[in-house]
Amino acid sequence: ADYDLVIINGLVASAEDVIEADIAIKGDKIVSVTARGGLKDATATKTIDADGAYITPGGVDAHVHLQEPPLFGKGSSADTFETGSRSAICGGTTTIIVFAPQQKSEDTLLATLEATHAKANKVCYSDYSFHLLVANPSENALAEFPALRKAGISSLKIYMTYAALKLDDGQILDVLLAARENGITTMIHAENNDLILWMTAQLEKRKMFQPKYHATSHPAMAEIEATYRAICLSEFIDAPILLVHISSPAAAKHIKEAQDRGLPIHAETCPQYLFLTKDDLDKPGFEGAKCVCSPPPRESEVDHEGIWQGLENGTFTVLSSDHCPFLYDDNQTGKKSCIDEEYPDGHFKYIPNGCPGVETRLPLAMSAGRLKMTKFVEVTSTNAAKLYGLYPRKGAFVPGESDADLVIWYPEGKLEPFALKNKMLHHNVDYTPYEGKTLKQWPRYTILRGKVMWDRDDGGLVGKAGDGAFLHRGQSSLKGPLSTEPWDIRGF
Ligand code: DUC
Ligand code: ZN
Ligand code: ZN
Ligand code: ZN
Repeated sequence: ADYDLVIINGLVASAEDVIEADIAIKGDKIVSVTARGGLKDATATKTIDADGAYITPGGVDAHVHLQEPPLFGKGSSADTFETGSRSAICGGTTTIIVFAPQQKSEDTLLATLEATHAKANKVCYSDYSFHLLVANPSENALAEFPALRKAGISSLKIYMTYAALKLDDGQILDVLLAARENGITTMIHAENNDLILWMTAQLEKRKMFQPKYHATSHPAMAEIEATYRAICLSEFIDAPILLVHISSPAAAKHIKEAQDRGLPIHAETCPQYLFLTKDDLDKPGFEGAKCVCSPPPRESEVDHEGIWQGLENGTFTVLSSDHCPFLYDDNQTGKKSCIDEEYPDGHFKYIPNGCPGVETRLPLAMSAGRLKMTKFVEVTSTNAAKLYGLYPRKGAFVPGESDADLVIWYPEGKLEPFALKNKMLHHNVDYTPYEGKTLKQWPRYTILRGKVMWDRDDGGLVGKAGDGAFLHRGQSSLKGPLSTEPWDIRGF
């Protein structure tokens, strides 16, 4: 046969346009995208008729936590690389970039990288890479940045809060400078740590412990201040950053203003800041814990609207999940693992911060119908590929260059709207924050490097653990440092 797989009658959506086209695949790669009907004389081992449905590049989710020790409260990740990447594939995401967490007690990043490779090796359903999470930017750790680049890692994450992870501003400057020198993009979790601790103490004095007070303890002002501070530190070093999981439209304004001044400031938001509010933390009993994440879901629809606008106007480079999975009920004991004798009704500060969402990210965004298709593709796939050095292998349909990673959606009117249930999902978590939400779309097929991995109407998950591969990444192709000269103290 001429091709291994052809997909006909699709509406092929990229970040640039949507065209009626047929796609031909050979081995791992897309080999041609031709006007509809262009493949009618070709032979193929397998043909899929997309039936007029949208076809988008496989999702690239650049913010996924798997198999981490307790870093964000009482509880370890519920998903392994196997179960997390399985969940990704069933929701249309073909590439995940997962954190490789250095501990403060460790002086090396290369050992962290190696240990994380060992966890992911031969068990992933999706393709994958890692962001090094730098908790101890020691001289030794910084000296390893060139070796990280050689190992295919071009991004780091640092935190301005969390006792186990927080860097002070001097340490942040150290990381930014070394990252700039090595062509590395630094992701920053921006919340003011002292403001959070101070608010937590205020709440404790008043014996306010319920899950909903997590949101009170992490006010928007903590995010606004730290976001602006991170922008200042980035501008000072002339080093590109990505501000992760922005929830506050006022923080987004600082980012937009910096971008309008031409600075290499990139930003991310997540579905929880489009679909949840702080009222979701205020439920009977301990239920609200299911929506505890940091930053927390904000006040109201007005905030959602601000975040949607930030996606539409380009403030947000990417829409990632921040999939950070924890069990609600402990498997063994059936009890909430973050509840102990000291606070028998629970205390918000021990609830591990994070929501599962790697599988629901694309269906939620697609079902909302709010973004233009080209924008949907840009923020869920293409821009992540560009920022993290995977483009055009990922995030695009460039014949001869792009991997054959794609999602075929349902044709208009062919999927009855349905209520999401956690039991439909493929993660190892006992809840979804979106239980009962009406969805209008879901991936009908997910294809990874030419192989059908998810066939919703015929077999469901048909791919295998180990089908996913490690991706060696290059440098960002989005805006980098403004100057090509080395940073020099004599410039000040
Ligand atoms: N926020 C979360 O909700 N989970 C993981 C870490 C974080 O910053
Ligand atoms: Zn974070
Ligand atoms: Zn809303
Ligand atoms: Zn995170």
